[in-house]
Amino acid sequence: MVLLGMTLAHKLIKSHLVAGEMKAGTEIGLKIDQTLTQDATGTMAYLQFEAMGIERVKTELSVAYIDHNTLQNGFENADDHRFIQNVAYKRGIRFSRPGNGICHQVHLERFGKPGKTLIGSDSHTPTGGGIGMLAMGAGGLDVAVAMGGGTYYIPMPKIVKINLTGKLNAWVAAKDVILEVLRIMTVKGGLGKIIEYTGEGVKTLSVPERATITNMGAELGATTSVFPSDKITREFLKAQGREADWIALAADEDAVYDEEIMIDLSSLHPLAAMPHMPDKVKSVTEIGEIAIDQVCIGSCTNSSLLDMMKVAKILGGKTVNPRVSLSIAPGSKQVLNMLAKNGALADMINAGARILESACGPCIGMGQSPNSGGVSLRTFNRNFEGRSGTADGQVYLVSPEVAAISALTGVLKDPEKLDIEFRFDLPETFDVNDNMVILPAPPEEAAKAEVLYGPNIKEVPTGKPLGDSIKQTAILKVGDDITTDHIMPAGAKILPYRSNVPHLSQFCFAVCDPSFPERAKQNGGGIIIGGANYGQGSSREHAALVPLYLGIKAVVTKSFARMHKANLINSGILPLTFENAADYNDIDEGDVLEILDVKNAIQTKDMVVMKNITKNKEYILNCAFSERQRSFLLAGGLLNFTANNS
Ligand code: MIC
Ligand code: SF4
Repeated sequence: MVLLGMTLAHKLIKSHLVAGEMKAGTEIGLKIDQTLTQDATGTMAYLQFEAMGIERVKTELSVAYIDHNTLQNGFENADDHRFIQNVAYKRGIRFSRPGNGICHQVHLERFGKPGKTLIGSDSHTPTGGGIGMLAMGAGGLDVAVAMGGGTYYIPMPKIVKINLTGKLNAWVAAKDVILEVLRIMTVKGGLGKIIEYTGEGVKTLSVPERATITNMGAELGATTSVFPSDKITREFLKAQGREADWIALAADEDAVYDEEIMIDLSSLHPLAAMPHMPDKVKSVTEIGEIAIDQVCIGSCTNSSLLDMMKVAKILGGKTVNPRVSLSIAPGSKQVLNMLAKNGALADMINAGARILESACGPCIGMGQSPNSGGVSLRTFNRNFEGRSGTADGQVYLVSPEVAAISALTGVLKDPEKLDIEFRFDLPETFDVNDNMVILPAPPEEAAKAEVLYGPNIKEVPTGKPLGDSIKQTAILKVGDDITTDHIMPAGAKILPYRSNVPHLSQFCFAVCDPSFPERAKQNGGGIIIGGANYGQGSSREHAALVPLYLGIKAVVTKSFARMHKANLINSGILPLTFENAADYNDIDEGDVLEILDVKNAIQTKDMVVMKNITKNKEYILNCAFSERQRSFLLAGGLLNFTANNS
């Protein structure tokens, strides 16, 4: 028998496989070594963890970061932070204080280890793939289960090889590589896949550059992305004082992949994703020198020391264009501190940049919303409609190089023509100081430690066991690529209510149809009809918990994004897909729909019939779930299932 070589992704999966077979599309269970949470999803995850009654986390390492809800214009966020800090201290979790930086940047610098599995209650957790981790985004409840030592389930992905050749030209960036991948694959292209980078070109990319690429693999809808762990990874970890964490990892020479894409790095030019989707990619020269109003530099995609040094080099000795507001948020305390010490921060400040704290900030609409109709260039990963906080804001996603030169000129500018020499080698030692990470209490002390809940923390909604049939109105019909930012928007005004689902529910689908929450309440719930890739984007389980609270029983679409589908199942909402996609066109908002004999179908079948009573038609819907998923759906969600079985 000829044994075929293995991909790196297969090796990482195989070494953590605890359930299922590595057959694409079937459900597999993985042992999880590390978890991370951030504050916007963390409160809910820790409420769920507390409800499980587990004394102490069972992972090798769990870290709670505070980086999203850092604007404190009321008691809510500060209360949530205190709650998370208390739980972390009591339950064996490290706590990264506000100011220490964005979870993915800090985790890469200080905690990630090649060869380990990581799940995080944030969709950009795949950033860890930049150092050879199998790192995935997940709903808060799945992270809570993993913290308790439970298995994490995903559909076994197909593995895509992206073969990189050549070397990037000056002022062309890692951001342009991932924008090129998005141009080729689109925001649906990564669904059910792991993207594995190989080839000679890999050796020309530093760890921060690799991490930019794996970070934004989330926008492909991919399960995760991964780079080999090589000499460059070792040097990065050594400079972080963590050489002992390094192991060598790579695919076998003769590894077999499901798909292959070639990218010649030397052929790339600066790119931009145009409003309002990360895959609406064109070259900067093609878009032309459009006037801009704002530039924001930072986010978990582009806030490393390397990115910041390039920006400082471009800004040094110049002044930001009078029409432009430039803000910069270095990704971590380590980065900010090093910029302060080497003088680069002074170059930014002198040029007129508005320096923001090391946090998500404008990326999640926490301030810096552009002016009405304003054009904003951002080094971030998402430009979904309304996400910036300005409904008609026009957000373009670009590299730090494009952002910085454009901030000076006031128009979208191609940096390739820059007449500046730039070379920055990553330092041999980073400024390591983990004084903003609080260690958990030793077990004897933990028992006595108190957990304080603020008044904004309300109960987690739970579903009801599935009835025999569902008769409900098609309460909302939406198109393709609906994001979780459409379903459950974020931003400074709404995010403080992440632990208060009743309040949050007023904003559900506000971007598509502000009357949705009221109509859902009046109707006693309903069924949502969606197009392809429904629920793409974030891991936020609020996009399932809030519809659950509003009485939504089923979501029927052409296809679902992975994390949102898992969150719906965990909440006990049925995610069903049309067997015949054209049936989508048949249904109008307001039609009365009946899913017949649904309990029996979920228990025993792969198909169920939905009757359109208004139009007197029938549609076949797909309900092929794993045994585990069927149990959750029948019980009305994972929490009910666990309560019934404990
Ligand atoms: C995002 O970038 O959309 C977020 C905010 O980081 C989310 C998590 C959340 O909604 O809290 C994500 O990417 O998962
Ligand atoms: Fe934070 Fe933006 Fe990254 Fe989400 S995408 S983790 S909001 S920086």
